[in-house]
Amino acid sequence: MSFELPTLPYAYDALEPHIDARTMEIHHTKHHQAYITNLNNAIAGTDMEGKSIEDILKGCKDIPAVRNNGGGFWNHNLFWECMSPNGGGLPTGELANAMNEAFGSFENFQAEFAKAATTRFGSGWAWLCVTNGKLEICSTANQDNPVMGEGCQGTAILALDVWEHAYYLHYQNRRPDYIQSFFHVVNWDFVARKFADARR
Ligand code: MN3
Repeated sequence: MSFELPTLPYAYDALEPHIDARTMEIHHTKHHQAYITNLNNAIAGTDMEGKSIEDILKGCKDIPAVRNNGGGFWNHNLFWECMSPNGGGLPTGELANAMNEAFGSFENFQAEFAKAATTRFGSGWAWLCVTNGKLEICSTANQDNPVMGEGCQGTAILALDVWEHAYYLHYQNRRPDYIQSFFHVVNWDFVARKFADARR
């Protein structure tokens, strides 16, 4: 059974005006699909075939084709779920409490997360993770992720793609504007469920 492109939980234009439809369609059907096709090719006929993507990612550091394309597959799966046309606003409940504990306030969280995303040189990702029950922000290069042990040792619950392909059509070089727009579409209900799961 090879890996397949997941269906987006919303339409390509659903995140407008924050993330434009053309970017979403190309990002999903071309970029995400390419990682999946290349991952399936890279693991075909090896002992990785049939394993879960998480198990594959834990042992792929020295296999660039699997590290890059397996990371690309896993990272985008989480990224799409982290956004919603009904997103934005503020987290509530336990997640909000944990954010206040870790960062002092939601505004401080936003500033620290935006800084991690802005200062990631070149292509990569910003993450909000749960490590030993506590929230932590980190970033990774390329398609690396915390499942591989990159960035931090925690469980990622929020992902932001800062590759230029994620924003260049609409925002060109203005990565900070794209990052601020992302906060308008974050699906905090989803992140809160991931947070609860990670602390179980
Ligand atoms: Mn991408």
